[in-house]
Amino acid sequence: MTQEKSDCLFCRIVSGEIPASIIYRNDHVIAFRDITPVTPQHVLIIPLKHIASLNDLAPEDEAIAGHILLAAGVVAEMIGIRQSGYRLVFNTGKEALQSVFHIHGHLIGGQQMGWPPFPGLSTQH
Ligand code: DGP
Repeated sequence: MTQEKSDCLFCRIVSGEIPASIIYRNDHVIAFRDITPVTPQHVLIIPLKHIASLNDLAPEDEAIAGHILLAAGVVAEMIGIRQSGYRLVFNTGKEALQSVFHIHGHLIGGQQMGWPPFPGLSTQH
């Protein structure tokens, strides 16, 4: 199921209008490399359906939410970080610095990370 929004950057990647390094696709999600990686491995997992943020997930989107999580482990295996470890981050809203309003999980890994994940304040990507 695809419900596209013409002015959404990630919908345009879903449709192929804007190129991206897509590494995984199924009937529900696609995964592609982030254009500005913050770790050696940085892939975005997005639903084909336009949903602006986690705040906009509706009860009928339950399966889509599950498909995003299921894809994380599959993609992590594909890019070689399933065993070493990774994070799946959903920036949501202003203080989290969400900049693209189409749900995307940042699958990041390939290096040792710290915790907590906010040692410094950044206002830009
Ligand atoms: P966020 O701040 O959580 O909304 O993250 C948006 C991410 O999207 C950010 O890490 C950069 C990435 N991004 C923005 N534009 C493009 C694009 O045209 N192509 C790709 N592959 N990634 C993009």
